[in-house]
Amino acid sequence: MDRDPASTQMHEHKEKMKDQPSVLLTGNGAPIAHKTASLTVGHQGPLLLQDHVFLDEMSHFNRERIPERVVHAKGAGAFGYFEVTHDITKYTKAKIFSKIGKRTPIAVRFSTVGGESGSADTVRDPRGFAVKFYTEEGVWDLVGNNTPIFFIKDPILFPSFIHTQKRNPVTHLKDMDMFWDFISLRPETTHQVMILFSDRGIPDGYRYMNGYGSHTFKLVNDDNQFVYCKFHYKTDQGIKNLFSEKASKISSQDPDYSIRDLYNAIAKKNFPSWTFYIQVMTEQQAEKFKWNPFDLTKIWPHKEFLLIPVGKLVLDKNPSNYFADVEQLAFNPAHLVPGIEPSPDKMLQGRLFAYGDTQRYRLGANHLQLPVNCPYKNLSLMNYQRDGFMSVNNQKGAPNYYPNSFSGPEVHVAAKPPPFNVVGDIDRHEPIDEDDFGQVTMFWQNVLDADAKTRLVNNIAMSLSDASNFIIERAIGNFSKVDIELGQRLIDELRKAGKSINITAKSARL
Ligand code: HDE
Repeated sequence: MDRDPASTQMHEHKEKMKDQPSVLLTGNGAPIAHKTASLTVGHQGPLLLQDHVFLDEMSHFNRERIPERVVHAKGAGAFGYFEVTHDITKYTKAKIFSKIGKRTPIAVRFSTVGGESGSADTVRDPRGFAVKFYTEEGVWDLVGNNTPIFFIKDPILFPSFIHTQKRNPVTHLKDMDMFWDFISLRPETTHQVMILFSDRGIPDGYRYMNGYGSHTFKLVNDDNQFVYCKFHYKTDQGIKNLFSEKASKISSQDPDYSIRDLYNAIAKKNFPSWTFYIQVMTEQQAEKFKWNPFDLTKIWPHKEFLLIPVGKLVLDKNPSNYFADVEQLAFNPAHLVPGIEPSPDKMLQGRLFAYGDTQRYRLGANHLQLPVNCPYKNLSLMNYQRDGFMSVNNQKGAPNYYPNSFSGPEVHVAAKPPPFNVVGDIDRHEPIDEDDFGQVTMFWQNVLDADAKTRLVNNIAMSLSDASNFIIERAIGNFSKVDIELGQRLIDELRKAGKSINITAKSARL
């Protein structure tokens, strides 16, 4: 049987190197004469400190690992391009959208969220879908997920939320009490939890899922007028999901299922693509919108805010080295370009800080000089940042202070975004009356068919049954507020699993 491209990579390398044998060198580039024995006194040892070949090898090996991403640690990446198919210049001056047919290089990283770098791909978890656009005006990162919404709406809750998805600090095990305790105490999580436990909770690899910028952003045009906007990227391969049983079977047989699938598809020139859309909302529409337009636990209904086609994302190149191209990929929602601005969405605002901060810890102060993160620009004269660990492009003889009289880089006034007005009491504002269930009810009643509803109930019940009874009952309270039928079906299912539930969906709803 033919082996797939992912299994034959070493052969490919051998073929490439056929006519150009390479010489083995130390880190400082000196040839090595012997590679299979360390320098010892006699046959039995001991080793000598002067074995600089051994010391060079071992000390680098000791430093091979960098901190894995605190979330989204397991992932797959690829490269390709974004092509404009429709004109949206009336909404944005961003040069990436300036002309139909224009292509911009991209890097994409897909990921699971909660597991470590070695965890299985086919778990029930949201998927990251982060896109780096190397535009002529700098790098634009759209760091999205495969869901249009998220669990929480205030960034201060994120570390706690993530702790509940990770391991219990004593047992080092995933802990269903931690998970469901937090979820049931914060009803705004219900919408995303329903999507997570629905069929879309386990995509069949990364090619068969949609992506969403999720947050509300602002698009600014040449006249400095703005609209609010959401980004959607819909898979051209069609949606394909795995049911729980098959997914867990794959988890044990091939924990790297999604990485393998993506690599092989691209290597066989079966290039995956996504159609890129926006939704737009004017300032006036935002004022009248039924929900808070900046609330990340809500969608903007497509009937009211149509999907406007913009272009295509195509992935046609595998990484040439995983660590260099994917592990070192550093996304940051604060990487914006003129014409694309943040909205007041609190979650987005929190992320504007978090990502640069984590990259400086994970990769260092000069991570933007790494080739995969570096803007496609002449870096010899860019700004007034200098020095720090691993500074490669240190901007030569240009002045390192501003203002200056010595031809340092100058500001570009046209990049100025329109001013905006904000008033309000400074306080720690909890959400008020934000209707955490209305859109979830629509999802349960109008989006899911009968079989999908049954799978959703079973998936939730199976996970919830591992939590303590008082937590189960609180969670049922939230699901009953979505729909009495959902609450009752969960109670029935949990009783079947041997749980003694002492509430009815009706009483839980109160
Ligand atoms: Fe992230 N998130 N996140 N996130 N996120 C990270 O950044 C964070 C959120 C997403 O392939 C981290 O580089 C905060 C929403 C993706 O490299 C970290 C908040 C969405 C990736 C971080 C959120 C995402 C990350 C970990 C709440 C979808 C992987 C390592 C305010 C719209 C990117 C890193 C990649 C990664 C913080 C919420 C998507 C810690 C504080 C909402 C796809 O900085």
